[in-house]
Amino acid sequence: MQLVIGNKNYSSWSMRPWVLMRQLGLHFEEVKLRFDDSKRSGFARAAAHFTPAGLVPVLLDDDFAVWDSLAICEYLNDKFPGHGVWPEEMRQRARARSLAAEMHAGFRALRSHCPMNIEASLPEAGARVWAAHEAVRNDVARIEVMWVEALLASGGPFLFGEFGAADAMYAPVCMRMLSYALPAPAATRGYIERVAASAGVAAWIADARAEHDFIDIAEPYRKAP
Ligand SMILES: N[C@@H](CCC(=O)N[C@@H](CS)C(=O)NCC(=O)O)C(=O)O
Repeated sequence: MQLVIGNKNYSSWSMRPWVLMRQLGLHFEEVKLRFDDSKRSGFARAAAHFTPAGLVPVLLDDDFAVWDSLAICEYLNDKFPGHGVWPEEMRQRARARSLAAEMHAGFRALRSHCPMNIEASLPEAGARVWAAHEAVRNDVARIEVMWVEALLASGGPFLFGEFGAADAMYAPVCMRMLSYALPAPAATRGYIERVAASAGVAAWIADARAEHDFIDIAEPYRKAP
């Protein structure tokens, strides 16, 4: 299998299946397409080669393409049953899918005001966003309620026990909470730290920090790295 991704520092949707596959030990070759600054770009042409959607991530299984992070999770679940993509128990599985789908479809305020930027430290920008945007505060509050409920029900250390697709879907939120130093109660701070320290996420973070590839349009809060 090959996983086509974008820049690790910025590409939150690419991060999700990558950290899941890495964490679960599902072997794949990484194909990285560099983001660039124009829609009529090398990235757009390269991405369109893999899927007409023109976006990353794309999973290639031989020459069969699966695009969209959530569809990739489902494909991995079908191809590797019993590997822990979703919880085994039916209702837990439905709950994990509900959390993942809510992430996939929502939290637009947090996503747009705090774009993922792993190598950056942006506490001042985070404080400004937090003060100015009730919608961001509401997004974070809703996410924290879901996390705490899932962690209490499962006993942790991850949302449904072991690291799975639900954690992978929220891993970029954990990155944003850290980069922008958004306020988090102790119960969720521990979860964020566990996600950041998990093998798959830690490997992604290390690669993201090593990229040093400054993409102007992905940098609303910094002029230079
Ligand atoms: N719903 C898609 C979203 C994919 C997406 O928006 N990917 C971004 C990178 S994180 C992308 O390819 N952006 C390039 C562009 O907009 O030209 C998924 O879940 O995979």
